[in-house]
Amino acid sequence: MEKTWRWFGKKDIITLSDLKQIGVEGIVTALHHIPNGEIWTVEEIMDLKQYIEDHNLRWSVVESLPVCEAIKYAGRERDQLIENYKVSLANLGKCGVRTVCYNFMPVIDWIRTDLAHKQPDGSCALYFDKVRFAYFDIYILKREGAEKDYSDEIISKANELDKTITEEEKNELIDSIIVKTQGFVNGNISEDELEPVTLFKQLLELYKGIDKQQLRENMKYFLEQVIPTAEEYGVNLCVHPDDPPFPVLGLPRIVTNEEDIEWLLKAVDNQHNGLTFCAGSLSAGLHNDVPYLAKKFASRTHFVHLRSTSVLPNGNFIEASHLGGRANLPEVIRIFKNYPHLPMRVDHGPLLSADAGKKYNSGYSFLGRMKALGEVSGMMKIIYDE
Ligand code: DNO
Repeated sequence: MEKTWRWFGKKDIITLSDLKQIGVEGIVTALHHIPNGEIWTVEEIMDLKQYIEDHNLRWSVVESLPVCEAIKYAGRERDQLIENYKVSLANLGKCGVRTVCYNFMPVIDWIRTDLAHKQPDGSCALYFDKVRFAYFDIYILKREGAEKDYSDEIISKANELDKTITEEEKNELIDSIIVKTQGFVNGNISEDELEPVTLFKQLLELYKGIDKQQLRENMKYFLEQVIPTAEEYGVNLCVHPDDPPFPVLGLPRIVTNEEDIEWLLKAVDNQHNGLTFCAGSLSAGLHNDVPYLAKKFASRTHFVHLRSTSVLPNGNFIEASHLGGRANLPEVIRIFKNYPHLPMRVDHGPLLSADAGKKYNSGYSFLGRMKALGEVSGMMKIIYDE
């Protein structure tokens, strides 16, 4: 596998020279300044590509070329937006950037309830707490019918939480769930949004009546249009699994398990329709055996995210060390060992005290990812030499 790193463009406080020094071989990035749905021109792509190459690195993967909501819920503008998507894909292919990651999660990309959960050693980890998430849904969003999505036990714990939670904690919960994880991944809500909850509720409305079957149809429609362009320009598209891998907030999610992945790869059975194998996202679902899935889908995997989670007895999950947790990364590395050009990036990693307070995107600190890259590089060396 090729060792890559997610870098957020020229404004990232981590420089390409820093990355070169820690053994990074390829860059994962996007034209973050271009609004979702607009065409990525050859000029814009070449400008960033040249900048990366001037630092003796290559632009290995686009993460992400975002799929607009109207494509996902089949709004009136969808055909125009798909046309634009095709032009961007063609332009990327012409410029030689040939791996493109995207996701098909309605409204909200990755979700955590706590972005700095203190660990016994003083570092912080990303955390998903089922009770706090239910609290957000029932008490803050006040989503109609939300209660029926949670067990009696979770609801009664959320009711208990309501008696003690402070206004500050509520705002922090909103910030963690729908703001801080979203803006920097070109999501729907930016950090300067004044009314994130109102905007979020409007977005949820767009999916009224859209169930799993309908969302699958919309994804198939999208793939049928864009895969021929990807094939023509030699681009590999690779969908990121849903994080977490289960339905949330009444929204269907369609990339969560073996059956889902099998469905989407068959929906348009073409090598250019592939998967981003995110070991971490998949590991947060007890239904997923991560090495088994890696083996099964290796030949259609175009990009790998290495990280791991631990699922706690109460159903909450936490980001684990890259050496531990459910993902079994040594085994995943062993499976992908036979794909020398497959780009891999370490994902997330702990927030170490020395990095606290710096302006990194949540989950993307420097030292935590560097620690993870060191661990993963060590595992790779031993496994590759076996
Ligand atoms: C979070 C990321 C996701 C991912 C997108 C891909 O840390 O893994 O935001 O980049 O879902 O489209």
